[in-house]
Amino acid sequence: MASLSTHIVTLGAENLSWWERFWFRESGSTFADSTDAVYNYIFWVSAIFFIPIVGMVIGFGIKYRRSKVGEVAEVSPSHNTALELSWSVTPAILMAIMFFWGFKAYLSKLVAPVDAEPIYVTAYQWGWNFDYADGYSTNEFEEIAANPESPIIPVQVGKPYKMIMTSRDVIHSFYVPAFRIKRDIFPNRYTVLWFETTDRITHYFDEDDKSVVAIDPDRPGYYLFCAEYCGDQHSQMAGRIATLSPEDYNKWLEARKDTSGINLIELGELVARKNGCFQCHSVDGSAKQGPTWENLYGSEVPGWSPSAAVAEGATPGVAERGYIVESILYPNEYARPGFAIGQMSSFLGQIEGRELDAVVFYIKSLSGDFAAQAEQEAAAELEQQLSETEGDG
Ligand SMILES: [Cu+2]
Repeated sequence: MASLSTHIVTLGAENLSWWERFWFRESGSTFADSTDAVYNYIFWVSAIFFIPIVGMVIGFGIKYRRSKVGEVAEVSPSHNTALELSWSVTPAILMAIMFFWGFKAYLSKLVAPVDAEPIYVTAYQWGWNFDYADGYSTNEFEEIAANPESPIIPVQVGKPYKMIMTSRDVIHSFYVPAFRIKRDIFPNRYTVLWFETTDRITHYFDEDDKSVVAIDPDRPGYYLFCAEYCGDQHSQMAGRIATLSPEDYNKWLEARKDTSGINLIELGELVARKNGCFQCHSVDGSAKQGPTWENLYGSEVPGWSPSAAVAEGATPGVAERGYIVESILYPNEYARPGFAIGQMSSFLGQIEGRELDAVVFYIKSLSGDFAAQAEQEAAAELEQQLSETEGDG
């Protein structure tokens, strides 16, 4: 498991030619070229007509100006069918082309293919969360939201992705210039946007480091920006979309699921965040819907006795491993005084094995009396794990 910093690239690293900075960025998605074509058509039609129209306005303005007071105006022709038809019909055709061509290109962006892989995007002040369909989430990046550094969002080349987006607070906007896509993100509403990248592979998966690495450090993936001014750190809501080959993408997905090398306490916090535990449990003693985890471990739980599922080695009336495991897996067996029963849903089958241990260790580390012990035990567990893997190799 790589540390967080290996997934972060600073935004300044991109090396573009002056033309790409001035005009369009490279085409990063399958509909970038059609978007550019429509844009170029509208641009050149406007540019070409601008010159004769403005030229004639100025020219006639000079030619037909009134130069003397009392001068009588020349009589002008009242009607010219050929001229009037040509200046009505020609622009009408040119604009109809604009409309139908643009509408077609717009529709192709609007409707995602049925096999598009969903990624759930949550924008917030000031950062992004990306939740992949298989459960992997970039929630870990929350801590770095305030940094001028950005998360990497790996995608597979040649595969359509559908971003299902919402906001936790104000209006944001998902904008990837190289893909020619932008869509606003609202609180209490979902907006959808899709893309498929071109064949260019920007990143590979480094198996030793277990991280996604840019092939060309000067072109590390595609910029993602927030394009809706959303507060004072708006400019830091950035990210990079990294394209991987199908093989590397699968390796990356697998590696993300493997949490074996993470210290139990650290892992516990990640598991808790991923499962939304902090919505109801604080870690600093403050009041929320559920009991705080601060100094929970080792505290008294009056009237609690272990249910059959976790009876082994649990001490009645004391919040230790047995009590915590029971509360996670069978939350309706018991509620502490002052808390209602039935408030929490079970995590049976969702948090298990080492990840379940990890949550226990994390909660233990939040108790003043047990923190040092938890740290020692977690370090020992990691060391043992490492020596076992070395033994295997
Ligand atoms: Cu924003």
